[in-house]
Amino acid sequence: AAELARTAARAAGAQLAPPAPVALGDVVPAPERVVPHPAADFTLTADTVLRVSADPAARDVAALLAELLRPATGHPLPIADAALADAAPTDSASPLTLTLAAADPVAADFVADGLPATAELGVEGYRLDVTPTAVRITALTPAGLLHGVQTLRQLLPAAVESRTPVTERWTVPGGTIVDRPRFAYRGAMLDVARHFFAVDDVLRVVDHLARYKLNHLHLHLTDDQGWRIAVDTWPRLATVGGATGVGGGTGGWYTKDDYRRIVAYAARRHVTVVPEIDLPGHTNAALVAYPELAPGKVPPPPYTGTEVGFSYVDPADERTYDFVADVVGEVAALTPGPWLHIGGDEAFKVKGATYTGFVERAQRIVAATGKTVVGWHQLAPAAHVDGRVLQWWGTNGDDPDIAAAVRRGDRLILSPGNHAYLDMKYAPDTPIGHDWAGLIDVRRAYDWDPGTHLTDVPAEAVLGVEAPLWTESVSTLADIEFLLLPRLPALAELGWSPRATHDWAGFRDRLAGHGARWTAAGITFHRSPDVPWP
Ligand code: TNX
Repeated sequence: AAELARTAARAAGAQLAPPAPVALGDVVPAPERVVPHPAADFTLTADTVLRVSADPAARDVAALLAELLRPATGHPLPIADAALADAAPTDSASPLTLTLAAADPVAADFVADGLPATAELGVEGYRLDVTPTAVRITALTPAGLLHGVQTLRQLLPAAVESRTPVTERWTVPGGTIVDRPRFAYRGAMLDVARHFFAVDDVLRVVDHLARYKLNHLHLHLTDDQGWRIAVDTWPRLATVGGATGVGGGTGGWYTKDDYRRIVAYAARRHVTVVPEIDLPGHTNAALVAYPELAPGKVPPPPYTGTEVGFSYVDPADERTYDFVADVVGEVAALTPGPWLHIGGDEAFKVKGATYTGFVERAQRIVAATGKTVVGWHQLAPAAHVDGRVLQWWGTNGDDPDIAAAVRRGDRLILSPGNHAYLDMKYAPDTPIGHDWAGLIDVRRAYDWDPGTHLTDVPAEAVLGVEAPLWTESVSTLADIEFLLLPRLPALAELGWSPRATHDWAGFRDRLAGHGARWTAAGITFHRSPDVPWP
């Protein structure tokens, strides 16, 4: 009877108009290796079962896959233990299997086909095999399984993004993909200080990152216009410093539970949160809350404009270092990831040895929490500390100070202002955004190579890439998405895909299919004229 039902379901599916065909290589970011088998398509049906290794984190990836597929397909997609299902293989004729493999090269069952062996998938790689009777994702880690899930999602018809049931033939193109990232750090930054964004908006940004295999969310939590994270030892930072925003809005801040919710939601999608407490400049909101930190102890008025570089915590007062230690300590304790970003940009009024002295003390405070220092590249003149990462946001890759910092041991996250800044306008008539680093349409966002962008900096010093979204002119989730999409996928491809796959025409065509996906999911995006949307 089950077999009859399956045959009936397949026949019913077969009668529907075929969806716009998705080819196995139609994936953003481009996979490392793609081997299509044109006659081997798989069709997901009402009796498809998910099978997964017993590991709880792997099981959670299967749960996420089911959550992604159930709304549009309307199929139950129950989750079974892979080992048990193998023992009783009659429970599903066409399973989706997620296998957490051992790194043991002897166990590598795929070596024969000339593709990288399972043991070479690394901490984020995956292998996807699609045959008429099964889809199988294999990885060494749950993160790798999730990246495989994101690829599978893109190989289904665009209607899979619908949040309500759709009648569709859920076909996946046959063949094999073996894939792993070029750079370990792939991220985006959201400035929640200039404008505050509710937790749910941030979670939605996490979804966008995960979709394109980005693995870090940098939250710019503090700035002149608002302080957005609760600190128990200095409570007025949030209650007073958080009450403002650009343009005179009412601001807001995250309680510790709000922040934990963001961290947990991101962790489930294998995205690491990087909190930034911007020091010693960009601190007006903190000074409004605690004038004792201000130079001369003079309380400044709240600031709701968009100038930069005027504020700073008093580097000559010991209380300032208590403040730094308390804040950094509490934020570190809330943050499971290894990074703590201390800003350091545009502190125009703290110069020379005063600036480097402040930064070196702040760096020691961070190191004492066990976290690794990240800072904007203005940190370069301050002494290197173990593991330090500079986030470079320049517009001219010929930067001898950065090359020298790399020789002293710093590694880099690249956020070139004229390619990676998501707050730059697409074109002169873009209604929101800046243009100080130029106009950035999709082609410009895609048109650079993180491995060779900086003169005299070897690719090995590049930890990865990040697209920052500053929010002086951005006040809604729709604004965020309009600036993120379709440029975030360009940055994602630079961070993930091997350089050999880099090809504007190919990227443009693959990206074009995503417009229908975003529309089906209710996501706002910019219909850039660079992209041949169907
Ligand atoms: C520069 S880039 C800043 C931010 C502004 C941004 C606007 C950087 C580290 N600092 O304070 O929001 O320009 O594009």
